[in-house]
Amino acid sequence: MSSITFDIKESLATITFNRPEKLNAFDREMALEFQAKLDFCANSADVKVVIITGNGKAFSAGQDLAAVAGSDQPGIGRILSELYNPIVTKITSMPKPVVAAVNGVAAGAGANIALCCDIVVAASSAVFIQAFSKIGLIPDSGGTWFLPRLIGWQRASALMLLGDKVSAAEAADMGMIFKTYPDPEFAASVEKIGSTLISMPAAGLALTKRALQLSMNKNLHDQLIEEDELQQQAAGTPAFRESVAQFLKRKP
Ligand code: LHQ
Repeated sequence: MSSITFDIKESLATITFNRPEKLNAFDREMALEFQAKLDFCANSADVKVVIITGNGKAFSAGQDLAAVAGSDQPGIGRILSELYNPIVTKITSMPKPVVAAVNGVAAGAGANIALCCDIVVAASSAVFIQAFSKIGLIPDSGGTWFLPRLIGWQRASALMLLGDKVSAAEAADMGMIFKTYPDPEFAASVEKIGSTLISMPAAGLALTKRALQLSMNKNLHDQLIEEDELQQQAAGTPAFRESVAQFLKRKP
């Protein structure tokens, strides 16, 4: 059985972590398969939007600790450069919206992979855990970059040092994620987000993602210049001209 399942419906691709008995913890094979699916989504004209979720009661418990037990240090170091860092780069550089649909517990690298996505929603029973400090590691997979920017340095620092469990409701309240939905409504709510995104001009969404990412490292002056450049690209697309023409044709 594959540790990742993949499905495309009407240009909405769903990548599902599929090691439910291990709470969808990543071994090397699963991480490489995930990378391959992300590459496919980035390059395929059949995919406009990507949803990442987990099978069973977890989103992902992060690194499969059984797979690294007893490994030597250089081997463990390579896990980031070969597995998790490329995953985060592939998600953030993909010129398409990537939605993390956090269906259950998201711990360690599992939590931080969710947090690097463009929209993060969670089922009300989901929890987020920066589990690293408990096993003597530092937060990785971009966590030390994203979490302080999402919720502020102090809360990020405390969550990363204490390793507290954060409920989906708390995560939404503190701005770590966009929204939480009651478990029975979760699948339908995620589908609605996907279909809304699919219905919008794709180039504009890609350029919006790019603009937001650039803003993370720029001052206002430089960001205004980036917006000018990206808006010119957006305004040059047929989708913009057609959408404006349609809007102006509306009957009062
Ligand atoms: C697992 C795991 C798991 C294996 C649950 N591995 N089996 C980067 C670079 C280098 C090295 C290491 O890592 C990294 C990145 C990282 O992600 S580090 C952080 C790794 N993750 C963790 O430390 C989380 C470990 N898991 C937990 O703390 C708990 O399992 C959570 C809080 C996620 C869920 O707790 P419960 O709901 O009580 O479930 P459980 O603990 O009973 O787990 C169910 C099964 O899943 C169990 O197997 P079993 O055969 O006993 O039923 C666990 O052993 C297995 N599992 N996480 N990461």
